[in-house]
Amino acid sequence: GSRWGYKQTVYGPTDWGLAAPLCTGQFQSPIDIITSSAQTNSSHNGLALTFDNTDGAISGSLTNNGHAPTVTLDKTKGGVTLAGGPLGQTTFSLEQFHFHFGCESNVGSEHTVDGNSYASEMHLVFYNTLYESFQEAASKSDGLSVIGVFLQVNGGFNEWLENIALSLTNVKFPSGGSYSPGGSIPLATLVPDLVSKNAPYYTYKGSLTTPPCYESVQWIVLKNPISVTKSQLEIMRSLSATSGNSLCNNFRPVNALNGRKLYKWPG
Ligand code: BO1
Ligand code: ZN
Repeated sequence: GSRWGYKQTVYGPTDWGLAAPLCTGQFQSPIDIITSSAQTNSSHNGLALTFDNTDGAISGSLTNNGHAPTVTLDKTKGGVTLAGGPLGQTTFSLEQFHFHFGCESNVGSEHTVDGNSYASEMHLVFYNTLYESFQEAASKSDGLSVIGVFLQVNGGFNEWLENIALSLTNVKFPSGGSYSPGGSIPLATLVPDLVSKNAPYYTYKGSLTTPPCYESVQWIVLKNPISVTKSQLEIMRSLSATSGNSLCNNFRPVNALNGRKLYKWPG
């Protein structure tokens, strides 16, 4: 059901398994990325993203689903595909991106790095084009790949994050309604490492970080954070969750690696 959340007053993370049994699995996400234990894999390469629009822009609709502010791509206005990295020749198509963030800036990311949190983490959710849709792919072991991008405060002003942040005031309350941000979002400018062939990343096999917690995700977590301002985070924090509380601290605690291999690129 949809009655899960991040606070223990609803079905909090430790109770997700009651409603979604897969959430108690052994290969769950997020994890703490212990950088000293990351190995190199000689078959991995740099990420290869391709944008249908030459300027790297996308269009989509913005929704507040009660768990995270989400931009769902309008593929008729240009898609984004992901291959390379740990994925080799298999191509994945961007479905949506969304944000996890803290009520305070010392927490918010889902993945942590050597025990340290970032203020926010953006997830770019791709599905394997061997399947017909995200929904078809979501439960398959090779179905999904998500790129995680950390957001840190005090690095500078990101104009395109501002564009998204200002649009968020139109989806303050969770509902089926959506809002189309004016113009297109230059994703390649928002996250420059998406168009770099040399972007360093960590990668491992894990899960959706929310119910139903399918263990179907090749996680690719970019090492380099992008910048967010405190006021942009405050706009995110002014969103309401399904519970009526602020939609902040919408991150799942880290899970054990349980023998999985964590890789880094480059070596
Ligand atoms: S995440 O990137 O691991 N945080 C993530 C988590 C969940 C989804 C996408 C990315 N999507 C979910 C939908 C659910 C749906 C499920 C399986 O996928 O939010 O409504 O049931 O299709
Ligand atoms: Zn997410």
